[in-house]
Amino acid sequence: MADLVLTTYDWVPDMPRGFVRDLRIRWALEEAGLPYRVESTPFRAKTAAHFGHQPFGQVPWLMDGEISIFESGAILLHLARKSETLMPRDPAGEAETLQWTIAALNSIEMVSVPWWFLEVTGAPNPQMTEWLQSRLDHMEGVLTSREWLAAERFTVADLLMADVLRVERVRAFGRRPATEAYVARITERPAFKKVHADQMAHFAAAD
Ligand SMILES: N[C@@H](CCC(=O)N[C@@H](CS)C(=O)NCC(=O)O)C(=O)O
Repeated sequence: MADLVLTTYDWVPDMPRGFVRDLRIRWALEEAGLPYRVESTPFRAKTAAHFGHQPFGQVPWLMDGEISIFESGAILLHLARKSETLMPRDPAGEAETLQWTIAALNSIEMVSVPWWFLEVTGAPNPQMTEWLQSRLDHMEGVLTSREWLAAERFTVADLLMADVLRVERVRAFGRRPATEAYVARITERPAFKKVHADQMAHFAAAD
């Protein structure tokens, strides 16, 4: 099998540590038992090579032999094609996994990230809050009636949805016990704990 090389920043400030999106890729690699290594790209002085791999100057990106792939969702689905642990092979289970993986990005994170940005930059917006609340309330309805999002077992869709929802600030308003239990359950997984510690250690090593 070709080498899998994940690239993240060499260092980031304290606030995003534990949340930089290389974590969701490390997590999938660990769940799938795929060997990989992590390399660094400068955070402060972004190189032309960085933009060659990630046109927005962001992280992460993954090298799979000669293949270079960016966008955490695309990387997760690339890995899901290598491992049945991440996505079942039956067409119905695969379709469910795909739809919930995209929902995590395009129905939840698409709202939660701008909401969070307005909050932390001191420009909270009530309409944005209402929009996020509505998405979270619908997720609460879904999670009340099921343990997993797809295929009645853990898939990459749960990994990504839990990674999006584990940002505490995003869940800090409204009472959504099923969502709380879901995030707690998925982030209890040993693979999550390992990669969280790995990411913290990676950035701490550069302090
Ligand atoms: N849609 C991208 C977003 C990547 C992203 O937001 N990366 C952050 C770290 S988690 C980053 O590089 N931020 C620095 C920047 O935007 O310049 C993905 O999911 O891979």
